[in-house]
Amino acid sequence: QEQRQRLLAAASRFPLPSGTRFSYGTAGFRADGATMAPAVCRAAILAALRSAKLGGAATGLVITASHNPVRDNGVKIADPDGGMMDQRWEPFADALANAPDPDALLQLVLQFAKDEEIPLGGGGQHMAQVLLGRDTRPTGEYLLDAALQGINAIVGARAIDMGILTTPQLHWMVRSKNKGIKASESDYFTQLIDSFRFISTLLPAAFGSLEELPETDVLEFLTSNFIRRLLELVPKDKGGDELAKKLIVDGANGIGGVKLEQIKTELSGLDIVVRNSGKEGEGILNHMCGADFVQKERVIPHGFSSEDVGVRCASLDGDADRLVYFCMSSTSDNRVDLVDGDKILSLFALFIREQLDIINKNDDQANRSLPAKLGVVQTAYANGASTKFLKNLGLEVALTPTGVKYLHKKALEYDIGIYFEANGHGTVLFSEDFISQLESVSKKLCSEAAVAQHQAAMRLLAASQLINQAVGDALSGLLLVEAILQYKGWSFQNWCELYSDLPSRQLKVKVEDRTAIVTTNAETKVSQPSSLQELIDMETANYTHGRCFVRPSGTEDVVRVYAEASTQEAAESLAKSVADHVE
Ligand code: 16G
Ligand code: ZN
Repeated sequence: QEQRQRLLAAASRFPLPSGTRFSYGTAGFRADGATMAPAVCRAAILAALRSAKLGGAATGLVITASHNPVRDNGVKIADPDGGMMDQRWEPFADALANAPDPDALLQLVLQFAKDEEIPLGGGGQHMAQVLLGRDTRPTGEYLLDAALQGINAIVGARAIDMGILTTPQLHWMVRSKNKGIKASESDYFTQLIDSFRFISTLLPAAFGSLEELPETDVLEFLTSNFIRRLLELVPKDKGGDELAKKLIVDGANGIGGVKLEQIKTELSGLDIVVRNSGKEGEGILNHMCGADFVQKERVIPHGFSSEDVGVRCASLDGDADRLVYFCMSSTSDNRVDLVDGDKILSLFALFIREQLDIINKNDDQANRSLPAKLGVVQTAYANGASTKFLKNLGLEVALTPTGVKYLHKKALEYDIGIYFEANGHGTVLFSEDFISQLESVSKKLCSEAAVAQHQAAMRLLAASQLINQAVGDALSGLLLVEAILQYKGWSFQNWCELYSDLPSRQLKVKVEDRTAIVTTNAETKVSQPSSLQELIDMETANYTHGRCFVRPSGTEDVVRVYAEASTQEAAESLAKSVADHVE
C-alpha cells in the first residue's frame, strides 16, 4: 500500500507535459534541461528497481548531457558492473518515461516488477541503492531533486549522492562499490596517480635489485608503501625538455578540467595548464570548445591562440568521457593536427603489444609465457588508415555499430580488449582471468630475476589499474597516453606519425523519416531501401581508396554520411554525391 502511494505521489509531483515523448537512446534520455524532471524521476525509479532486481547491488544514475549545449540535460543508468544498463531494460525505460499519468505509471511498475520478479515493498533497508552523480549544468541540482524523489518512491531504496563528478567517475564508483573495493573520489584519484607514476617513471634502474621486492599480492603491491618509497627515489622532475612536459588541456568548461586541476600537481614529469576550466567568466560549457567541437571542426578551441603552436594539447568533453589530442602546426590558420580516438587506440595497442612481446620473449619455459587474446574494436567511423595500421600489427580488428554499449560488449570477449570510437570515447578492458594470470606470471618472473619481463608484466598491471574498467574515461585515458609517451620517450610528433589519416568528410542530411534507412554489417551497408546501397557502391567505385557509408543518427533527427578517399576534395565530393542520393 505504501509502495503504491509513494509511486503515485512521485509521479504526480513531476507530471509529463502532453505531447512530450522520451526515448532511451544511445546515451539515455536527453532534452532541454528544464523539461527533463519527469524523465529523470522515472529513470531514478528504474535505477532503484534495477538494483532491487539484482539483490541490492548498487546501480548508478548520471545527470548529464555530455557534449551537448549547456541548456540541455540528460540522464542515464549504470549497471552494477559499472557499464551501461542492460539493453533488455531499455524498452521498459521508454514505457515508464512516457506513461501518461500517475496511475498508468503505477500499473506499469507493478506489472514489470511481477514479470521481472523484483521484490517490492520492503525487504529491509538495503533492498536497493543508487549512486547519483551530475555534471556542472545549471539544471543539475533541480534534476538531482527529481532523481532523489524517484528513488524514494521505491520502499527500501537508498540514494547516495556522490556530488558533481565526471560521468566515468560515477561508473567507476558503482563498479568499485560492488566489488567491495574502496570507492570514494580520493580512492579514484590515488589509483590514477599511483599507476600513472608507475608506468611513466619506472626506469629500469629503479629496480636495481630484485631481492628488494616484497612477496605480496601484485595489485596491493602497486599501491603499497614500497612503491611509494621507490617512486620517491626517482627524481620527481626528470628535468629535460620543457616542451615535452607541457600539456594544455581544454576542459570544455565542464567537470573534467575541475577534477584535473585537483590532481595535476601530483603528476610527475607533466606541466599541465587547464584552459576552459569552467571557472567563472572562462566561457560556456561545450561552446566552441571541447572534444566534440575539436574532433568535428578540426580547429583550435576557444581560449587557444597562435602562442600555443607546437605545444601538445588535449581536449575533453563536458562530462569527461571523451578525449582527443591536437597540436597547432602553423600560425597562419586555426586548423589543428588532430589525434582522434583511433590514434589513441593505436598508441595503447602498440604499448600493450610491446609489453606482451617482452614478457614472451625468448620464452623457453612454457610456464612463463602468457598467451593473450588481444583484440581491438572500432566502428565504421574509424579512419581506414588506423584499421590498416592495427591489422599490420597483427591484431584482430572487430567492427560494431556506433554506441559505447556495442563496443564495450565486444571488447569483453578478449583477454585484453581495446575499444575506441573516433570521437574519443574508449577504454581498455582486462579480463579478470587474464589479470590473475598476469599476477602469477609476474611473481614467477620476479623470483627468476627476469627483470625486463617482470617490469613489463607490472606495467600491464598498472595499466589495468589506470584505465577505467567500467567505461571510457578522458582523465584516465589522458594519463595513460602521457605515461606511455614518457615511457617511450616519444614526442607528440612521433605519435602523430604512426600513420597518416585518410582524408574524410562527414555530412548530415535532414530527411522526412530517418528510420526508413536500415543498415547492416556494423552500419557499413544499407539494407533498406535496397537501391541506396547500389548507388553508394557506384559512387564509391569512382574514387581511389574510396569508402562511404550512411546511417540514421541515434541522437539527432538526421541521416549521417561518412566518406573517405585519397584526397580531401575527393572525400568531400564523394560525401556530397551520396548525400544527394539520400535526400
Ligand atoms: C552517443 C554515444 C556515442 C556515439 C554517439 C553517436 C554513448 C555513451 N554515447 O553520444 O558513443 O558515438 O552517440 O551519435 O553511447 P549519433 O548516433 O548521433 O551519430
Ligand atoms: Zn561525454
